[in-house]
Amino acid sequence: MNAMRIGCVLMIGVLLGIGAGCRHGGLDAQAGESVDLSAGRVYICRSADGPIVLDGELDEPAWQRAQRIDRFRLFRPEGLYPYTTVARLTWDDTHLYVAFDCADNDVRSASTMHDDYLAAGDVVELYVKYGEDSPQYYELVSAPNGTTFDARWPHRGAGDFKQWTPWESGMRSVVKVRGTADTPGDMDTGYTVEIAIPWSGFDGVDAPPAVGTAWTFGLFRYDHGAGFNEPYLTMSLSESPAHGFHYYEGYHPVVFER
Ligand SMILES: [Ca+2]
Ligand SMILES: [Ca+2]
Ligand SMILES: [Ca+2]
Repeated sequence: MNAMRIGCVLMIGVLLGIGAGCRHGGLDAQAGESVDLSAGRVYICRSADGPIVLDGELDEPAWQRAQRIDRFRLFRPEGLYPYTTVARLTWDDTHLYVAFDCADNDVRSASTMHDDYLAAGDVVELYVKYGEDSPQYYELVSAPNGTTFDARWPHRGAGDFKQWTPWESGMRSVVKVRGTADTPGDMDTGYTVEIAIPWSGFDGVDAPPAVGTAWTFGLFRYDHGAGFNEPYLTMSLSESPAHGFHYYEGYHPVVFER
């Protein structure tokens, strides 16, 4: 999609948000009215044209037509990150779907307990922010063993994450590992994550955002390895990586399309 078309899509979103209201209250209208091109690269989230089978295989046509998000940059430590990360987003009437394909030579998970601190092992992370009238945002995480973590942050810097993990999105994650998970000393090649999040898991939301409106997303990844002194932290954000994962002003606007 070229820049002109994105501009048109955003303009349509603005018009829909103001003129037609939205399908589920003020949150979407706010998001639709507030697309900020300065916040970073704009992505498109196209609707699925068939069912998504949550099996860790991205062979559904919807994933083929989903936009490829592969500009991940190293956040910490400094240096070159040698492994590719590709994310994709799609949606249907009931769910938002997120897929990650991660190259990784040592696949490891920190815990099998839901809402545990999973970033002590490999994880993929999706942060979601919508609605300008609230500082609230969401963190959704999957480890390569399929264990999930989800938290609703009332605002940035709200203290210990354990206060905010009792919130449940209803997310599910299925992962296919290429190699031998949690077995250091041999060579893995990576893993593929397929995540489904019900729209009803988000506050004030009971249906997909109106076509043409946008939410903002940050996509992240921790990569631990046997030979790493500290995990590699990578992010999709194009702006202000020094601010970290909770800097939602830098998240990508993602426009929902049919
Ligand atoms: Ca699948
Ligand atoms: Ca939770
Ligand atoms: Ca790893």
